[in-house]
Amino acid sequence: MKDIRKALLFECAWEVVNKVGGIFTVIKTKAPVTCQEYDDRYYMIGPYNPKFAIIEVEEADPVHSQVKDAVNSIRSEGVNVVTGKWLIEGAPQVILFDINSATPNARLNEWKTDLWNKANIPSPDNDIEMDAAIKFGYLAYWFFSLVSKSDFPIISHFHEWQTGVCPILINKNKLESATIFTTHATLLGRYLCAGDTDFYNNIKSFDVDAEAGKRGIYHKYCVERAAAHSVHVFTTVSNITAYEAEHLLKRKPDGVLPNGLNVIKFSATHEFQNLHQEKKIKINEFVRGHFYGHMDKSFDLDNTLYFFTAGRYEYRNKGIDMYIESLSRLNNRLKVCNSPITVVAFIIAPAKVHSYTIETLKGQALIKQLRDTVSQISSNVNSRIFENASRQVVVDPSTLISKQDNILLKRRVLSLKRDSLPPIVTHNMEDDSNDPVLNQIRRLQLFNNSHDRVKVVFHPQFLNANNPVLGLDYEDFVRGTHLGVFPSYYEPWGYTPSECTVMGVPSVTTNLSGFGCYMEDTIVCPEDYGIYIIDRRLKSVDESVNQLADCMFNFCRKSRRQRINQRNRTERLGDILDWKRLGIEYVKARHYALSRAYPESMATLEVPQNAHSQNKDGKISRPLSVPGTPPTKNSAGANVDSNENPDLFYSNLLAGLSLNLELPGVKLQEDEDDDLRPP
Ligand code: G6P
Ligand code: 1S3
Repeated sequence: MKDIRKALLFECAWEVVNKVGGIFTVIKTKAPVTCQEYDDRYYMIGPYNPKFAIIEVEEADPVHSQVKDAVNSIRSEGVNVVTGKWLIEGAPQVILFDINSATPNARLNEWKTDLWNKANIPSPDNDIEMDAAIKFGYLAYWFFSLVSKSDFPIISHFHEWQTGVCPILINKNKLESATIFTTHATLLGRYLCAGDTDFYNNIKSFDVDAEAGKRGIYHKYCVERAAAHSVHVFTTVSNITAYEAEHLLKRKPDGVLPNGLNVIKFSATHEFQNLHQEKKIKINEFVRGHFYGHMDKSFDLDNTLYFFTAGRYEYRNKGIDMYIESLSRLNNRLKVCNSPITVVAFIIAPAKVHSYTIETLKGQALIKQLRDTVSQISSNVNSRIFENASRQVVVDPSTLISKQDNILLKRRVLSLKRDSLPPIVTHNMEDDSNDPVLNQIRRLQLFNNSHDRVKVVFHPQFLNANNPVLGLDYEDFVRGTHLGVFPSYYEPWGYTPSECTVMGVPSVTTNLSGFGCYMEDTIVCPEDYGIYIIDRRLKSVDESVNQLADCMFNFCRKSRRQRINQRNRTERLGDILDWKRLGIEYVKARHYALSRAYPESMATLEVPQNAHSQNKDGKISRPLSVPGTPPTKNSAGANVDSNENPDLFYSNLLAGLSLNLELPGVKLQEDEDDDLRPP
């Protein structure tokens, strides 16, 4: 009988050392808690992408000789496998298979035939994504078939359909391993929502095979569905996606693993407020350049709020369409009530572009010239005052600015005149005339006129501190804004509002997003804490658009003091999104998988039945155990090898993830001066 407490954990995802989207955030931010739990018994497996691996992986042999032998055996047959530590917090071990090395390419057809024979899954020619998934799946299976011969029990956890071939093979070939498959979205759900299907009202009645066939994704759908049915434990990231998976993949998930973040708290609580101010000043600089010539009395940065939406350019799924429609209504309302507030609404979503537009670059250049000129004149004024004062002369203020300086300044001021409107989009788009965002803005005539209270900036590229325009990293940009707006229609979880929350930035989400539903289930009144949840389930589209416009309008009516208070409350919520709390769901899933795969070994373990309690309202309460001293240290303070003392480690683990971590409580008490209603 294998000793379950020595189990090795292998987590497979396409985005291990390979940044693509949200799953990368899951894998990367979860690494510290999983490493603390499994120590060197934790391995991440992914495809080798040299673009990231070369700079992010420190090459080294796997710690366990059985793992090392398995890798070397595969290498000896012509497969390039990179192993080492991923240089992120936690430094997890990684095993990266180069699916483009000689052997996987040569064996692709053999593997496709095998997949058909074993699982009846077709794989058409020339589908690069499917070929990659097959090559990765067979390489990973090859690896597991070698490692499973060792003395260690194995947990293999697979994320998303791209890694789905391997669990199918493990199941068909009856390989020994506790298996978990987590879907972060269903392929078919995403496709159906992106069209104009009334998805949620018809979810029970779709002819799934036919729908997948119509969209050319039948073969991938088969991988996803078969993977979900092949594992001991099938999970997803939210209740709403669990419901979707039950109907589209025909297996009800065994559990939900909500996405956490690695929350880092500043020791000075006001620090994040200072950062808001600091980063807002950077956004102000961009805005001055972008809107040069239009920054009159009615467009004053002290009365300007920054709203934004960001993410992959899924126009309907991510609710960009609803955001723009609501902005137009907000614009009208602010005009009608003569509001002094200007809203600059950013849309950050990468599209195909050529370069920055001349007008965008010109705006930033003009403002830079003006700033340089003003600095030069200030320095001249400085010298004049000093020269005179050192000769005991009090200078006449009217002579402080020389005639030449005055002329130069006037020229700079005149150059800020423009006869065109400030641009909407910062880049030249490849397909400007068919771009859905631009077309909607044209239809609604949100053209950045002086009389518009809502101005729109579409930045169709991800942000980066090295960009010549809006040169800020995404996180810094978010900190400088006032409100994130993410009215998604299809959003299994949605990291964007979650990231806003931990940075203390209020955000809007919907009750069709995993995050929104989670917050609704967890907090009595999310709105009090700066989490606004738009109803996209029971309301008509028009009503939801109005609700969003109302929400943004009310936000515009808050005083600065109220915004500051609200940011404090929002930031406090970060605790409930921490992996130190949410990671417990992963612990439970592994425990469940182990008890299904190794029932006899698990029967010998004495573990608490309920590692995660709920309070009487069914809302999340604190995990059970908060140890005073780190359980992974012995009394002398030395690290205890979990293999040496697995009993202690494992039972501590199940007693509420009592790792070397301080578990956050959720303190949602009122502030002293907490009235957040608009005046
Ligand atoms: C932070 C800073 C304050 C600043 C405020 C501006 O709280 O610590 O010094 O006044 O941000 O808030 P606002 O919502 O107007 O950007
Ligand atoms: C998916 O990425 P997406 O943006 O395509 O996985 C993410 C991580 O679980 C999740 O946050 C998101 O909602 C899903 O849609």
